[in-house]
Amino acid sequence: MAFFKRNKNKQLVDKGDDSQQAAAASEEAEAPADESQAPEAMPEELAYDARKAEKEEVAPQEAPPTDDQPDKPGLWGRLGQRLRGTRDKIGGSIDRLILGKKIDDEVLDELEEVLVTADLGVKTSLQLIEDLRDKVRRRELADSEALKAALKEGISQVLAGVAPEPERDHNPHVIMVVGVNGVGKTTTIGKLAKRFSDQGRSVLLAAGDTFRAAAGEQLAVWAQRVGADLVGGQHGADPSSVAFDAVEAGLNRSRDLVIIDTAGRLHTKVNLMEELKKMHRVLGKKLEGAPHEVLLVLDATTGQNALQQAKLFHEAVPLSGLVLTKLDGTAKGGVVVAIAAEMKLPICFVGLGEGVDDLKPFDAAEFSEAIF
Ligand SMILES: Nc1nc2c(ncn2[C@@H]2O[C@H](COP(=O)(O)OP(=O)(O)OP(=O)(O)O)[C@@H](O)[C@H]2O)c(=O)[nH]1
Ligand SMILES: [Mg+2]
Repeated sequence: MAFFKRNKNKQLVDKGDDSQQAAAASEEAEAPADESQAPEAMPEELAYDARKAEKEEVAPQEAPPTDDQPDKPGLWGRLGQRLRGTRDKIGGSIDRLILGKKIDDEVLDELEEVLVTADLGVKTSLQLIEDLRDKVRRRELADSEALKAALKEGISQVLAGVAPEPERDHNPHVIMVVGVNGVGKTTTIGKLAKRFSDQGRSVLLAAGDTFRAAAGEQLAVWAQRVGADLVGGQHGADPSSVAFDAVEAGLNRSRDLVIIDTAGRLHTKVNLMEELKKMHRVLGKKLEGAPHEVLLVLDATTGQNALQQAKLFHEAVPLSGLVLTKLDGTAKGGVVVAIAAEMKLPICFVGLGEGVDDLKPFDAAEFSEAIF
C-alpha cells in the first residue's frame, strides 16, 4: 500500500476504474444497434488502435543471437533472448534494487513499486509482496537471493495457475481469432497455420475481416506461404457468412482446422462485439460446438490496456485462450503475469517476432525463468 501513498497523483491503473469502465462498455455492447448512432458504434475503450498506441521507448534490439552465442539453458532457445526488454525491466530492476541489501519493509515497498511499473498489475503486485512480507516475518528469507528466488517462485505459481490449453481434435476444429486492430491477429493466424501444417494437419483460413480492403489479401499471402486453403468474402460481405462458408468448406474438404480472422474495428454502424457474438452463434448453428476455441490476441506492448481488452472481449464472447504478441522489443511483458492472475485463461501462445516461426506455445516455468 505504501506505493499508493507515494504515488497518489500518478496515473496508475486502478482496479475500481477498470471495472466501472468495463461495466459501462458492456452496457454499450449489449445495447441494440441504433441507426442514429455515430458511424463507429463500439465501446470507447475498444476504439483503440494498437498501431497508434503510445509506444514505450525500448532500446533497439540487437541482432538475434547466433549459434556461437548460446542462450541460457532451459530458456526458449534463442527466442528467450527476445524477452530481454522485459527481463531487464523485471529481473534487472530487482537485482539493482535488492542485491546485497538487508530485506526490510522499505525494500519490500520499493520492490512493490518495481513490480507495478513492470506491468504486473496493482492487484497481483500487492499479492506477491504480501506473500513475501509473510515469509520475511517468518524469517524464511535470509538474504536478497532468497527473496528473489521466492518472488520468482510466486510469479511462476501465478502463471501456472491458468487452465491448460484445449485439445484440438474436432473435425474440423474451428478457431475464431479476435482482438482490437493492429494487435497481430492476421500474423498470428499465419504463424498458427504454419505450426499446424508442420504438424501434418490440414488448415483452412477464413478471411472474416471483410471491412478492411487489404485484410483478405494479407491473409491470402499467408495462406499461400504456408500452403493453407483460403475462404474469402467480398469487401463488405457479412463476416458471419464468410465464417459459415469456411466451416462448410472445412467439412466438405475434411480439413483438420479452420481458423477465422476477424476485423479489429468495424468502420460501419455495426458494433464490433455484436458482430463477434453473431459470428459465434452462426458457427454454432453450422457445426455443433463450434467455435471450439476463441483466441483473443493481445499486444503486450500496450501493457495494462491489454488486460482491459481481455475483460471486455471476455464479456462479449466466451474466450478460450489468449495469445500475447510483440513480446520481443517490449519491456512490458510483465503484463502476462497480470493477465494470468486476473483472467485465469490459458495463455496459449506468445509472439516473439514478425517471422513465421516466431510463435511459441506458452510455458509458465520457462517464462518466469526468462524474465528474471
Ligand atoms: N515484433 C512483432 N511484431 C508483430 C508480432 N505479431 C504481429 N506483429 C506485427 O504487428 C503488425 C500488425 O499485425 P496484423 O497481423 O496485421 O494485426 P491485426 O490484428 O490483424 O490488425 P487488423 O487486421 O488491422 O485488425 C504487423 O506489422 C505484424 O508484423 C510479434 O509477435 N512481434
Ligand atoms: Mg488483420
